[in-house]
Amino acid sequence: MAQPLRVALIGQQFMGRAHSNAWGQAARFFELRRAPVLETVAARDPRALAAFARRWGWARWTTDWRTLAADERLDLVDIATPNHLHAAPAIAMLRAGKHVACEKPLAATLAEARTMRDAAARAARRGVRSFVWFNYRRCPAVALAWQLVQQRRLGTIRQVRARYLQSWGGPTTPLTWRFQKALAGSGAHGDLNAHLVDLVRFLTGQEIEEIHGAAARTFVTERPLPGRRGLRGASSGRARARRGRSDVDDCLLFVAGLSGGGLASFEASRVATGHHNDHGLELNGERGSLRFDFEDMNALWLHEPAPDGRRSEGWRRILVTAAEHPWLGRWWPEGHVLGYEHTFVNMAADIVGALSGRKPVVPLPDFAAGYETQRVLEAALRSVKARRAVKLGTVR
Ligand code: NAI
Ligand code: SOE
Repeated sequence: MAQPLRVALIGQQFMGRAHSNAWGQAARFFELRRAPVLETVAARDPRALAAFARRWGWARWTTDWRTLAADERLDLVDIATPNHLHAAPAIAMLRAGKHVACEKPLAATLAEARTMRDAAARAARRGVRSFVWFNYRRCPAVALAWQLVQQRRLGTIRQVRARYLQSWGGPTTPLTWRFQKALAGSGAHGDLNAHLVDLVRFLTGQEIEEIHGAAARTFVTERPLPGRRGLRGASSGRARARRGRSDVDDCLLFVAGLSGGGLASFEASRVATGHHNDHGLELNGERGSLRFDFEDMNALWLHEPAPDGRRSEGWRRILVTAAEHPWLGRWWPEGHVLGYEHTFVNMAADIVGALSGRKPVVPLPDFAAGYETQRVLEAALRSVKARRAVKLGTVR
């Protein structure tokens, strides 16, 4: 019988559902030495929580996440709340000796991220682990790309192009926490460039040393307030939208220098009309190139020298669904493609594995890695503000 790993979750909406599914599925598909037990879910809305707990299999629910720290049953606390609400629960749970898995970006601000990194480093001395849900590392095609770079199939990496383009941020989208700097830290940048920066660091194994230049735009400065707050009876009797100020970037682009000497470009947008979740990277090395597009997430494109030279050289599409590919052997027969939710299940399984002494399929990001990504995000914001290059060495 596998030992239990007793989990609590904070947050019950988008990521709350993705993570509940992941903890619930991991032991069904993976041979784990510890079996996740869905103990408690915490969030704000008591009306929605009971039904959520029932639906996803959580034994208990609470509207006060602080009670989780004193709950001796719990081994791991999973944080899926807005960005400004990562630091306080993460630090409290680490202090209480619970492993913590926190959503990205690590925090809303660099200062918070630093305190989280330091708390995780102290906890690590007592055997307590930290993880950040950079789940795209766990797309099998991305993990295969990592393996190929590790085998030096590309040679020295000269250029990286990374983009994360969405289009849901138009003027009718309500002013949720995602559009408020005090709650989110930044807009498309912290939300989407966070994934890109993590993936570029992960795939290349290099650090970003300098932001050569960055620029941002906020196209929509006023938005309707969410829910009932957004409606009020106008004198004519017709409901009229109440509005509030959006103070984050809608798009932010930057160019950076890599420690291996190459260049990387980053593009994050919520207003890229026609792009829904267009998340992609291309790596160009002196010998070969790799390309990944999330909207075709079961494929990896590879360009390598052909045995007969340029006569048969060209891009090759690898369908990453063979049993030999990362995690695939645990899922379905070959050729049966995976989706978004599998990245979270793969990550939950790797976290549980790591907590029982197993090496993860590819490295798991911890708070130290999350902090390094946050430094890059902060450096790009400083570059936008100062309209000049920013060296990472000056951002701590
Ligand atoms: P959401 O707005 O859908 O859900 C936020 C949840 O936090 C809600 O359940 C809300 O009740 C809860 N919450 C807010 N304040 C609270 C409080 N004081 N106490 C307890 N619960 C509270 O947000 P979403 O999209 O789930 O995002 C959450 C986090 O996940 C963010 O950090 C976001 O950046 C990240 N995220 C990561 C994704 C990924 O691909 N890894 C995808 C989407 C979001
Ligand atoms: C919204 O832009 C969002 O849900 C991000 O918060 C996630 O991190 C990204 O993976 C998908 O889009």
